[in-house]
Amino acid sequence: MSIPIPTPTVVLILGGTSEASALAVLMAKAGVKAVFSYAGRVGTPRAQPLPTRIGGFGGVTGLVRYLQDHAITHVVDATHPFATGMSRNAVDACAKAGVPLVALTRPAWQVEKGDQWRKVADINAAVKALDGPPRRVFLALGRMHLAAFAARPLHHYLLRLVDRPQAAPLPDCHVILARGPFDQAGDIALLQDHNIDLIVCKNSGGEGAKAKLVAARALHLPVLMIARPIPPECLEYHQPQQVLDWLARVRHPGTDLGV
Ligand code: 3Y8
Ligand code: NAP
Repeated sequence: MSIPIPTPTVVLILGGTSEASALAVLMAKAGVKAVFSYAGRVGTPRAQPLPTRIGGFGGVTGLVRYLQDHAITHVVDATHPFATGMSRNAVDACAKAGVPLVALTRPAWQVEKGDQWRKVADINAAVKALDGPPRRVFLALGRMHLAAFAARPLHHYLLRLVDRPQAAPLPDCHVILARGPFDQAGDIALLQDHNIDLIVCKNSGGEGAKAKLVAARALHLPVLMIARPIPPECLEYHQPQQVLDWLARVRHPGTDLGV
């Protein structure tokens, strides 16, 4: 039996992940007053069952102003583990505004039996690691970091993007448009159809992007796994229900409980 969430609770969810969407469904069902926030990275982000805002806040100052102008009582950082700028700003803005903050995250993927991972520290290390002979690479990083791989033009790159790019992002590449979550059968077919011999990806965790790893294991393909950046210090949960329980327990300092 979950504890009732007293009013006035107004939650800002920093979204853009499967976990954020799952939390939004729970919050809508529980009748919690909340607003869902996207950065505006893709043309048509998934619709949410909550009022939604799209676009940056304007750094820490802008986020502090948003929290105050919208009487936000709690913030949930449910952004992606590689969205370090947003997470950093959320920690700083919530500290300045005195608003309780929690992170809703998913654990990093771990190597399993049959995996052939080579772990690298970041995008630049992944580019360096591609210094060998021409390969057919599934560069499963999305759009934002493709430019770095122009330094390795000898490879053929398979790119899976959410939106169609204006121009070919790399000299020898094939673009497919898709947004996850993805499935194992589809990713096995993708890797086979394109004769992929190496996958490059981020250690994003979660289920939405994991299919390519299961496909790589099944096809005995190597994976260049980019480690996730160190997140800022913040209370962290992995389950949406834990966030609702936190909302019931933790009050905004300025909330008058009328007692
Ligand atoms: C705009 C909002 C949901 C959320 C779904 C998850 C799963 C499907 C898998 C591959 C890897 C990648 C990428 C990926 C996945 C989920 C999740 C996830 C990876 C949407 C979305 C937004 C974005 C932004 C986008 C990035 C890109 C990254 C594609 C919505 C669909 C590669 C990350 O074109 C661009 O500029 C794309 C930018 C940031 C990373 C990059 O560097 O390019 N996500 N993805 C969010 C905003 O505007 O605030 O429409 O749902 C969300 C999802 N993408 O609710 O079901 O939770 O991880 N997203 C990665 O993990 O490596 C694809 O192809 O195997
Ligand atoms: P980032 O580099 O950490 O953030 C850069 C700036 O984008 C932030 O400072 C903020 O602008 C704005 N921003 C980011 N997330 C936002 C949100 N949810 N609502 C409002 N503004 C936001 O972020 P990113 O890596 O570009 O990720 C952008 C979005 O894509 C996030 O929603 C993230 O969850 C989602 N996503 C990212 C990845 C990835 O691989 N990075 C993967 C899947 C989904 P201001 O400074 O102006 O406030």
